[in-house]
Amino acid sequence: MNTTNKELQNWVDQVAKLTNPTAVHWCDGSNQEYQNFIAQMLESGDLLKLNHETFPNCYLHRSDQTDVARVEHLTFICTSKQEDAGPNNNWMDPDEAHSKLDNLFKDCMSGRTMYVIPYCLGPIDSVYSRCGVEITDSPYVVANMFLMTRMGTKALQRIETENKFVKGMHSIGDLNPEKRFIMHFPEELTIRSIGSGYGGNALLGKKCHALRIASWQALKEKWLAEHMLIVEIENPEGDKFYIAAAFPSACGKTNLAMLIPPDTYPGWKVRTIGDDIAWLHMDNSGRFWAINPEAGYFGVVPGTNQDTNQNAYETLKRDAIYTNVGITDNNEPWWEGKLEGNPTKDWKGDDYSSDSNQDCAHPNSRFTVSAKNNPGYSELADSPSGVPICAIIFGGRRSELAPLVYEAKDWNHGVLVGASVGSETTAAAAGDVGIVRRDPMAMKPFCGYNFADYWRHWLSFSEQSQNLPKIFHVNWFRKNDQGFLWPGFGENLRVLDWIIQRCQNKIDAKETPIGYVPIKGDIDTSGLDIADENLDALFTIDPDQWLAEMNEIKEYFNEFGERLPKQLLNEHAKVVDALSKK
Ligand code: OXD
Ligand code: MN
Repeated sequence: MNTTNKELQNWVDQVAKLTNPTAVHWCDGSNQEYQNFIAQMLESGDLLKLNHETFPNCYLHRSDQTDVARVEHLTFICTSKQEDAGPNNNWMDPDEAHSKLDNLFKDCMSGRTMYVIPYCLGPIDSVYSRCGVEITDSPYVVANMFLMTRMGTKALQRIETENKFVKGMHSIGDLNPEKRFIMHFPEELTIRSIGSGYGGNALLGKKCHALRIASWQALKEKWLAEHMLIVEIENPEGDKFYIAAAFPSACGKTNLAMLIPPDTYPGWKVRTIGDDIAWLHMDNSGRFWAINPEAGYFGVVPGTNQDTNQNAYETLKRDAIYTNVGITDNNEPWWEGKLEGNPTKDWKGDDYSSDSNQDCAHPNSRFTVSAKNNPGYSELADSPSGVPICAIIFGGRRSELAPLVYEAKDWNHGVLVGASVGSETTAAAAGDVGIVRRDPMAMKPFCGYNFADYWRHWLSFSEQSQNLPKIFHVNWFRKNDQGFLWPGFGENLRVLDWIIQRCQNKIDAKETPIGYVPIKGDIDTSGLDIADENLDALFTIDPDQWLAEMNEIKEYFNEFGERLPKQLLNEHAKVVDALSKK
């Protein structure tokens, strides 16, 4: 017996019987164990050692070339009723899904070791945390889970006391894309994933549990599991503010969470609580408190450097596992946007020369590191009670239309703003890049149930509290024919500063049909080289373009039929009405 929890022991035994591994290893989560995994993967060629003088304890993993991103078309929500999964998810009948997976999992671990990873999402002693156990045959997955979660003995102890855990079963199978499935059974709190070793498909604690299954748990238990970073901002007076922000994958959440204040903001400090996922719970006074369920970052590498984000760069310079970057002549990792080094091999391991017009690193190449590597790590990331959220921000990648920032008129209007998010697709998921698609609350790939029910759940909070965070929308990506209008990165603090002042009720704003925008001069642009007409262009709201957008949003909402909350349609009608009067 490896655990006193009979359900867990029985399940592990059953999985072993089905998958037929040579050995079963229960992970204890110790540093020694991590080092053993690294040594084993260096030996097998799964990892390559990088230059340890300049990048201490950093390794490179090259994935199968067909396995470099999340596969949304192969990701399913298997609820007994299809309507519960909603038009926003692929659905399969649970019995059919299980029997398909039983066939694929049969003997899939023969000749391999099966690893059992008990993990805790969130601080080990927080009532808001939830536990799971991932079974996998991939040492790469174990090493990544070690960096990304609180895993091993302590998590197992919590599971034994609590007697509740999400069951996650993963195998890389034969990495055949034809036999790749990421299946979720929310009613059974179970995940089964086969055929991929890519983080978002294979680190089951991340998207599969902390978002898809947790969003279902959150609906039942009246909290929210969101695709949001959590950042702490301290002003020169020492006041601290906590902001949660949802942006689609690869739209700068990690950068915003690790923001470096510009020189014109002396005395301001920015610290990171989380860069990808937030779990929000309401307290008795109606305030939202957020924890980050993760303990590490699985960030996009390209574009990161000392100038764009010093903290992110420092974070990934040691103890990191890189996936699908190139390497330089002195064996350092290399990616597009890195400021020094002479790249000689691309992400596939082929020879590379700087004048090639191919990418050296894969556009979705990643780094995995412990959050504690971040010079801006906030100790409150480990606080069992989480942090109080004053503002929620939604955003997308829109080269046109959306202004730099606007504020929703109230919570229900904010839910419409979140539900209407549209964004240009990125390399984080397989498929075309740069196409605008609706990505409500940045949760399109991650909501484990029908969006109509999810929006109703969001709306329900306005009846429960007078103390809710204010809701905003930002767009760092607006362009003219010369490129981006806003410099982004550290300068985004100027926008957060305005948001914080709005939360403190310190300044007024201008009312428009889509929400409140800053009064000219209220966004501090001192020291910024930005032409006045570009600043105006950043805030242009074109009523015709917006009416067309609202039309598209309505069409999208119509997909949800009768189940769509009427309140959301009311909010939509109010905006259309105001735009039509312009
Ligand atoms: C991620 C994603 O990896 O959103 O965080 O795809
Ligand atoms: Mn993400």
